Amino acid sequence: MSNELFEAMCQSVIDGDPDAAAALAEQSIHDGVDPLEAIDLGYVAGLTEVGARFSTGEMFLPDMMLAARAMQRAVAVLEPEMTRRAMHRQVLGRVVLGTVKGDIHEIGKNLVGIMLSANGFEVHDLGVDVPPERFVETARSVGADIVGISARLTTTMTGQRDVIRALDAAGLRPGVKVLVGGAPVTRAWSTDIGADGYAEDAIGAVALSRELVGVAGTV
Ligand code: B12
Repeated sequence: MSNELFEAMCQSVIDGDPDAAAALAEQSIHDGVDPLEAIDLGYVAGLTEVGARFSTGEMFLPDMMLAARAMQRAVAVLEPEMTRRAMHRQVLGRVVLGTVKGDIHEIGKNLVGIMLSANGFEVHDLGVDVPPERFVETARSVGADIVGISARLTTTMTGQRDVIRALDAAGLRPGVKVLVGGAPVTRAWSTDIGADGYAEDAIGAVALSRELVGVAGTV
């Protein structure tokens, strides 16, 4: 049953159909499906396929935009359920989150933000195309424990190093820890640029953030 649902979710993203994507998300909540599974096995699978078809020239930028819109509508429906399932009252730490300058990909970063909020972190989301100085200003003004930097393009990954250098120059580290992520980012890259941690996905981001603020135990 879930497999059919996941396939339909995947297809709704490939078709760039936000109404279908949202309706399937509602159905999954009704059926008691784990929203994270719905995202990973359903919608992200669709985005991966769209990306592959974009690479081979079978799909174009407007198709990617529609696919992203469908994904975002589904996530908006699933978000309250994710929060409900992982409700925490105590604030574990403050996180400033954003996608680097020159990069407008936000879906992965938003998922990380949703998961961190749902797991007790206060998240200050700066959005996309964020210059290093905004990370610095906000980290200082909110008293951030962690700065999370997302990059989705191989050409924008260096923006993560720029943010780290700016935080260093402002004297905010090592008090503020830096977490990096995004599909082209690797652990080796994160070590190279002097980040405090790298996580492959939103669940990993929560586990690592807990570690960085010194909270024991798993998510
Ligand atoms: C949707 C999409 C778009 C949308 C974005 C809309 C939006 N609102 O976000 C639009 C249409 C705008 C777009 C534009 C472009 N895109 Co695009 N896009 C995609 C697509 C299809 C999906 C990306 C996505 O959201 N994935 C799903 C999320 C959930 O995964 P994720 O981002 O990896 O995030 C997870 C982890 O990485 C991690 N994570 C993410 N951030 C962080 C941060 C921290 C701190 C941590 C710890 C973890 C973490 O956790 C997340 C959840 O598990 C990918 C293809 C693909 N296969 O992924 C191409 C893709 C990323 N795009 C690509 C390209 C080339 C472009 C354009 C340059 C195209 C063009 N010619 O204009 C532009 C760039 C615009 C810009 N300046 O940024 C290439 C990138 C190639 C590369 N390696 O550099 C890809 C791979 C497509 C391809 N196969 O060629 N794109």
